[in-house]
Amino acid sequence: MAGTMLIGGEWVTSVSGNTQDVINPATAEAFTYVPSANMEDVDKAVAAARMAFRNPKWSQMRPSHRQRALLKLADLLESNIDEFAELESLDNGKPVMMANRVDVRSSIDYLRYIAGWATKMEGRTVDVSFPRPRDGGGYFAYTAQEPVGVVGAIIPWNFPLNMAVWKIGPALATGCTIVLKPASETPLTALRLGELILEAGFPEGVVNIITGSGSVVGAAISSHPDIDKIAFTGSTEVGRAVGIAAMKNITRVSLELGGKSPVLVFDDADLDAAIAGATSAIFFNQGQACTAGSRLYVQRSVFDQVIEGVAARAANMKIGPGLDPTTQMGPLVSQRQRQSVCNYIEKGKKQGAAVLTGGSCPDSPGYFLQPTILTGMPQASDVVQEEIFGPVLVAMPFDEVEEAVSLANDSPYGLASSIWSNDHKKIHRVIPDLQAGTVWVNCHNLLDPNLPFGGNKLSGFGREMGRAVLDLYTETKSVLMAV
Ligand code: TAP
Repeated sequence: MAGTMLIGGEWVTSVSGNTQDVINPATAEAFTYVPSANMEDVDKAVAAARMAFRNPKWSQMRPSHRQRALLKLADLLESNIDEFAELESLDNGKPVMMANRVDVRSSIDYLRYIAGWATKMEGRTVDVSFPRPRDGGGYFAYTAQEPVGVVGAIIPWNFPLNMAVWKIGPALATGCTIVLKPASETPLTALRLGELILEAGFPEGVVNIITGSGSVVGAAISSHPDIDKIAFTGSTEVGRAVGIAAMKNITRVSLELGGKSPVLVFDDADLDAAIAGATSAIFFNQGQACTAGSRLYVQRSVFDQVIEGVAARAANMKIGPGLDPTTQMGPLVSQRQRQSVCNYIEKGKKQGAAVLTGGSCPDSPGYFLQPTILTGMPQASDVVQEEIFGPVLVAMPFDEVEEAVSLANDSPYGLASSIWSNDHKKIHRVIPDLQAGTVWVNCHNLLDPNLPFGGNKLSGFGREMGRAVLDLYTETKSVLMAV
């Protein structure tokens, strides 16, 4: 299948015949290639999705059959866990053990969860206040949830399979059809998932997976007049452009964007747990997680103890190729990403940061980078305010609860946050004041299929997962009948 993508149930090359290389981040070498699509390919994919949306094979498919097909897809993925984990590791650089335990298994769980919703969609009967007609009749009003239609989905490279499943799953459960564009760095698991989708029995054109650059394919999807809903996950900068393009056609849009999530450690916390939690909050997935706990605020009396504990753990992490099963931290996804993270480290130093651990930028062919902790910089500095999206933690002390909350909220982002404390009064005082879509208490980075997930402020809007995701993929029809 090398060099092909999925349109209308067929594996096809791009219309232009152009391709783009896929690079192994551990070696910096190209190991395969995929089509580099253009607007013509996007038009074909959208037309295939529109035809599939109208096709009775899909539009009349019973909800229980949609559910069964999604469950079959989950089973097929489960039978191929090792292959998917290796592919994800090769493509993205992440440790294969993590890809196996987190990326692939949570994708299977999510498919099983969302499959259940296919048979649980419902509307409501609604009381209306019109006067009853004299002849004794009345009015009957109800709502129905209908699929929005053709979904255009654009996803990033940090959790490629998870992100594909987060878009494809609810689209299929609700009866939509979809055109999905994976990130250029990591197209492989989405394409392989496409093969399983056909094997699971979804009709041709229901799912289309199209590869190519964001500036061409992503932009064509965002501005396509025959797409009914755009689901985007990625950077705030691109998300803004996608939202503006979608709005020109008044296309529904949901945006899951960046983050700069604070981790608040109070002096009454279980400090061993907080140290372990703060370390994995930032260094999980090489720091390339939108929810990464990238700002660590620690109460002053325990500040030194906590940051030294985190630094000791960080310095001991085993860095290596993702495919080595003993690796704890793989390479970053690309040379561009490593350079961007290194630029931030240098900028941080210039703006007054001291390096507690890491801090140097190696020149290795693979895109490896040591975990880095910076201290002593002002709250207004770029490394505290901007999303770095790499293994860089900024750590700062605070004195009072109010100060911790105000520092946590002093960010343009509002995706997630965590509180580490054993004082329940304090915890409940802080939770409502934190400007974040998710608040974790004594844990971080835990996502559950049944718990809505999404951001506030520059982290975007719309909630994926849980029942909330159904609102993104359905439209309410109101019916009023005179009877
Ligand atoms: P982006 O550069 O924003 O890329 C995301 C996707 O958008 C890619 O598929 C990209 O295609 C495409 N794209 C690029 N330019 C485009 C354009 N002009 N129009 C339409 N699409 C375009 O982000 P990234 O570097 O891949 O991912 C990292 C970012 O994603 C971080 O900021 C991170 O916080 C965020 N993220 C957020 C979440 C949630 S849930 N909030 C989850 C994961 C990641 P190409 O790959 O071809 O450039």
